[in-house]
Amino acid sequence: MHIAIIGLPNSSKTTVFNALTRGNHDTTAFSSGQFEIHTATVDVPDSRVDRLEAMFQPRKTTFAKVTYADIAGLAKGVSQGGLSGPLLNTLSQSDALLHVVRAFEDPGVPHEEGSIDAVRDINILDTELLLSDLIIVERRIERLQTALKKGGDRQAKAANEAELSLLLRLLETLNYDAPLRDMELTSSDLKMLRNFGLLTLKPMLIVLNIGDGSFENATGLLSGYRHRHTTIAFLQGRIEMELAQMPLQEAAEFLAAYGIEEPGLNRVIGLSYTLLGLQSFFTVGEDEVRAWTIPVGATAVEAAGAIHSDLARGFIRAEVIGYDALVQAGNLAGARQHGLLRLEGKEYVVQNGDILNVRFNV
Ligand SMILES: Nc1nc2c(ncn2[C@@H]2O[C@H](COP(=O)(O)OP(=O)(O)OP(=O)(O)O)[C@@H](O)[C@H]2O)c(=O)[nH]1
Ligand SMILES: [Mg+2]
Repeated sequence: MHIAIIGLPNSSKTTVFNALTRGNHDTTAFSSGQFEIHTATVDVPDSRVDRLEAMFQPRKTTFAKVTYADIAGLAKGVSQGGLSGPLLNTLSQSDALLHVVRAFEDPGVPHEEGSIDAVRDINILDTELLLSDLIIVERRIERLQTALKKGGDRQAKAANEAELSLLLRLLETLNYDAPLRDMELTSSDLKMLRNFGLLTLKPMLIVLNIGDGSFENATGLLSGYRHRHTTIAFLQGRIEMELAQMPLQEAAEFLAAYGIEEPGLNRVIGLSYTLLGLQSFFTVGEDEVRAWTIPVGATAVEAAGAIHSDLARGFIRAEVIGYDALVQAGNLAGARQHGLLRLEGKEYVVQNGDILNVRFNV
């Protein structure tokens, strides 16, 4: 899972990045305005994996991974003439965009617009993303129209016409000021658009940094912001960053003192999974306990393929037990004794937290 962190200059992107990755990159009260990208890959915290590790005492434990890219501020007007190649590349290669929005007051941290207004800020950046898409779509439409005028063979013509009619639908949406992720698109539409770098098509996680403010006061802030494939989260940015940088013991005391139930990074990662329609399954044993990421609805043979293509190719059956059932049984031997392990075929739809043992033959 690859998530790009975007936001206006000085909106606390790096602070949130540090909170999510336990990083310690510099955060400054004045935006440098330089284009640089930090990336970090971190384990997806999962208490189920901790529990399985305790149960199996494996030589190795591997968590699922998420990569965050902290991108320098996208200032108003950045998309004029199209986003720069490297920037567009980084953004379009990500599975989702995480938009950090400033909602904290702090006279020590100047705001370009002179005031704190989360809705206005979101609109500024949404407009830039939309303009970037608009340029791409318009250019492509022009190209297709020129190609169609030239003629060519029947098959190529039909393909171009199909693409053109899809792009005209996108154009209409963008002209309504709506992000492309609001559209009802089929998987073949999406396939056609995959390499275009369309940014408003990406799932969007909006993280509102409320500073030291209260969650109760913040929840109403974005009640009017409704789009598909969009999730809104609230984070106390600086507190979470400090928390993420502490040794574990100290962090636990800090959490208790502030009455925080769950660190923000766990919550944000959890929301990213939901937003992207992802879930985890596990493989266990003395060698390794490991979490794997698959789309919700994936079948046993697809899960096997996430581990290795050989396992999918030579798939015979999967031995399956749900996480809760295994914990209840205490261990695998106990589960087996009680007949809790099921044998499932290729088409079995894997459930979140399933423990899989794939039998295969190649
Ligand atoms: N009061 C307060 N200040 C914060 C909070 N989070 C971040 N800041 C401050 O906001 C300023 C900007 O934070 P950064 O994380 O550097 O912002 P950025 O979006 O990465 O900035 P650029 O990359 O330069 O565009 C810094 O001075 C931070 O200390 C917060 O929760 N409360
Ligand atoms: Mg920064």
